[in-house]
Amino acid sequence: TDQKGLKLVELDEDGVDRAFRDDILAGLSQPQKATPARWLYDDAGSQLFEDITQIPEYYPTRAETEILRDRGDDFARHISPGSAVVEFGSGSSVKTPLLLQAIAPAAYVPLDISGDFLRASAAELSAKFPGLPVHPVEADFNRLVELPAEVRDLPKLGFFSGSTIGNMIAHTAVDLLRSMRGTLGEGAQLLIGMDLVKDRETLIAAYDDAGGVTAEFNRNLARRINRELDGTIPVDKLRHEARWNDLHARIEMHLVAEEAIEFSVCGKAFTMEEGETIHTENSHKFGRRSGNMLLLAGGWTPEERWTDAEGRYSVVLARA
Ligand code: AVJ
Repeated sequence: TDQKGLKLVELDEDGVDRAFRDDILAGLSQPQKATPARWLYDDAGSQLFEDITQIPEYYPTRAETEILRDRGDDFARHISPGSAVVEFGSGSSVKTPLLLQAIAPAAYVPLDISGDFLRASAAELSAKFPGLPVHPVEADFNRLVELPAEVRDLPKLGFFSGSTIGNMIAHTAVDLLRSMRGTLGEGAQLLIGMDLVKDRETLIAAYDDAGGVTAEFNRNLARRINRELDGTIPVDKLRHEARWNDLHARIEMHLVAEEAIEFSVCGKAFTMEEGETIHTENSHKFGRRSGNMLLLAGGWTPEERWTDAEGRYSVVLARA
């Protein structure tokens, strides 16, 4: 439910999530089949992503955690004292405490569209920081969000970790950054994780690990379609592929048909030729200039920037 108590997930008579069905049917009907990345994250997908953060090849989580752990003094120096930390997405049990510890905020406001994740992480945080007021808000942060009255007069620090901004193409990322600016207000600060462009081998390995965890994460989408949308996709004939798209500076995940296949979803027939793909996720990588440019386009002026010791990942502090 959203703030007004309205159901955010609309189910039809058969209990099918309409937004999921509409997105998948439209995405599979395009010349280049492509599906929005958000549908990768059902319960199984979210668990598989947690597993990904633990694999040796997937450096972003470790690199970002290193920055948050080592740069606490810098954060305390550059972030307004007594800020309300507004986290976009339910907090990670590792990263969020590192930030809160460093800056001793006046309040913590986690925003998430999923009430279950939100309540779980808010409870965990309250237990770790007994004196800290926690005000969870169940909302879609792609829109303007009305913050709780208790934090209205405090300085705001937005926190958007995990390089999730990299999942969006530029115009969507700019829309989101502008919404965040609207939600937090002029003069607010934003601490945002942005993964960096680096050699192809490192990038491909991070998204195509030897243990096959990322492949399972990707194929899980096809399984979910079969389960929830009455699909007949032959999952075992789809191979995971991570591609570097140099023009767009992004890693793309694809599901590649290993032979010509036919299947149906919600009674609608689809075919794939051998080698044809479903494009399931983008993960954009940034340079110093391209990262700054994106933030500026979204209404945020970069103030400080930190990278891990190996220079793989950046955390940027910007001001509205
Ligand atoms: C959660 C979107 C940040 O793009 O690195 C990891 C998702 N996909 N491996 C990323 C992901 C494949 C991840 N984000």
